[in-house]
Amino acid sequence: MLGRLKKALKNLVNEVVKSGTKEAPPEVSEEAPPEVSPPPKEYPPKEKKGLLARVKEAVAYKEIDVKKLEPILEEYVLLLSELDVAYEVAEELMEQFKKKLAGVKIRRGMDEREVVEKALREAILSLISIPSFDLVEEAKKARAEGRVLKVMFMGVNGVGKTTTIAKVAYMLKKEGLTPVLAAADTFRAGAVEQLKTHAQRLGVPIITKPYGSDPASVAYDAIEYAKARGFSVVLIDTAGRMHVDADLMNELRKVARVAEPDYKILVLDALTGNDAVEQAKFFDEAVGVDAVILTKVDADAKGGAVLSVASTIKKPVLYLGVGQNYEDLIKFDPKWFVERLLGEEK
Ligand SMILES: Nc1nc2c(ncn2[C@@H]2O[C@H](COP(=O)(O)OP(=O)(O)OP(=O)(O)O)[C@@H](O)[C@H]2O)c(=O)[nH]1
Ligand SMILES: [Mg+2]
Repeated sequence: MLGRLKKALKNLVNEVVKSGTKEAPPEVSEEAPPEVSPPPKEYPPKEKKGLLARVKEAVAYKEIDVKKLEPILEEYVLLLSELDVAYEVAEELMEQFKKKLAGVKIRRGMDEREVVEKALREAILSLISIPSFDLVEEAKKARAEGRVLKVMFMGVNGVGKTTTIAKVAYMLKKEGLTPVLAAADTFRAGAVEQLKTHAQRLGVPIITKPYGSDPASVAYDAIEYAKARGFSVVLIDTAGRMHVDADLMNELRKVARVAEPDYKILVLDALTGNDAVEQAKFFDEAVGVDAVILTKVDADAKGGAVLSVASTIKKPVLYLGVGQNYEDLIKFDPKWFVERLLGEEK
């Protein structure tokens, strides 16, 4: 999981540490009266310093030479884009990294790697921190207000919509919430049975209609069922569709119009790499996307898709799918993600 991206970022830190520092130029000037002050304890050092302190500082610090780093950063734009980081994201990341490194002073004895890593951490965070929400909290809030929380899942064929719905239902149930499934994929053979099997295993109700039925009516019935019986959440499964298929996109718009979901969640497959970003743009324009769940992250050795999706489409990534079992859904937290990328192997 994320293996190659982790490795690349580690190498980047190594290269920056190896070749990116220079001795800080001595800041000697005439006007300041000499004074003896203890070596700076604080980082960054205080503004006002005497002559001796400044000479001391020049000896005591190294600076990051951003100019020298430019070729390395350029090389990593290409390297990262080979790992499914969208080119513009890779460029932006290196730009942010450079900004965070510029002017940083490294005290002798200080761990250079830590300083560089911190800059990279902050650069990544600045790209992927997007205001998000918690589905469980939203469901609890809706329940407290006597509403049914309606969530529609959509995406291209085979990305993992149905599996993800089962995982979300499992999670909600564990939190004491009561989900109902709406089998609004009345299009693909076997889709209804697939969701039904999950519903039975999870012990949650499911609303189905024969194949070829209007998916919007399935969603509608599920919502009515939930309202009538006091269930708290409706999870609407929809048929996989290519964004270029105008009829199916119209159908999806109709489901959204009829069901009026609180959240339209786009499911994206990490293995599709850069295409995931394209899919997100299309679905957002055609139907509107409130949030994303990225699946198959467990099988994604490159790792760049998570970074790209989180930073390009400006929609929060709520969860990562990391396997085929019900528990294999991780809440996406930018800080956790950066820790996974740059932290020590656990
Ligand atoms: N490894 C892994 N496999 C996953 C994950 N999520 C889904 N899958 C697998 O991906 C395949 C497709 O999953 P579905 O849930 O049927 O996908 P879908 O989007 O509903 O597919 P359609 O309804 O045909 O469009 C199944 O074999 C799932 O087990 C994940 O996070 N990790
Ligand atoms: Mg499906």
